[in-house]
Amino acid sequence: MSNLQALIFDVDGTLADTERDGHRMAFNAAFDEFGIGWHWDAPVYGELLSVTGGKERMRHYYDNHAEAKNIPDDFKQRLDQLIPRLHQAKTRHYTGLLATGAIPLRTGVERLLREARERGLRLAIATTTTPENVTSLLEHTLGRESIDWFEVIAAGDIAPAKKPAPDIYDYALQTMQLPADACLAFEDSGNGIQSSRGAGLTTVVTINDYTADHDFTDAAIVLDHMGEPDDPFTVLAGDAGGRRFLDCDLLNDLHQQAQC
Ligand code: XBP
Ligand code: MG
Repeated sequence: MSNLQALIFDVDGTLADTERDGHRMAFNAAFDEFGIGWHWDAPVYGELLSVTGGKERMRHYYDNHAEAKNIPDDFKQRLDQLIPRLHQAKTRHYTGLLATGAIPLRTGVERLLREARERGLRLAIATTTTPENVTSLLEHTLGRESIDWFEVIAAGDIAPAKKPAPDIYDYALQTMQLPADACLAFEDSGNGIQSSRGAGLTTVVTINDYTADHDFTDAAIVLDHMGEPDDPFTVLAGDAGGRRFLDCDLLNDLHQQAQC
């Protein structure tokens, strides 16, 4: 029997498909609100996702994309002060979008969370996005009480360095006073698995449209989603032992295999 004690979840792309139709739309709404003239289409946003953190992403866009510099001079002169304000506006737009119920949890997520709780597994979150975005997503998908399901919501600027650095997962482990080998991480991206593996965590990956071609060599298993009894997952790498959806028995098997 494995000594699996806790599950640590990434948020964006893992708990919900939040990027293309959520965060991206919120960034564009903030750009329009400020009249900066930027607009991120889906392909450009997919490139920009290589940089984690919304503030860092906007800075990267200005520094690396020629069209980003077609902005009024006074915006350029005060960009460092402007980016945090743009990000606050973006977060307001994003949480407003979440409140409409427009972004559901991904397949199998609610079922697995509820089963894990019934089985006494401890739950945590380790994400690059802001705490506000996490609590808003939980409130508008599972209900406000679900925020308390997670012992720690390690999010955003709380860690010195964002993913792919391991800091946010290290912070979650330290807060829970657990060793990495007593836990499993759940991720969706190359930056995410670099972070979780950097913290020594066995990692389950569910890909999405933006991350299907990322390198998940180091994953315990790679799935298209967590599956449901009537909507089985596809195993893209690794061995699910013939199972059709991610449940606690499969998690225990994956955890035990990783300890060998
Ligand atoms: C994904 C990110 C975040 C979001 C945008 O986080 O990198 O930056 O794209 O959210 P994760 P913010 O996959 O670690 O959950 O604008 O709040 O950063
Ligand atoms: Mg993610």
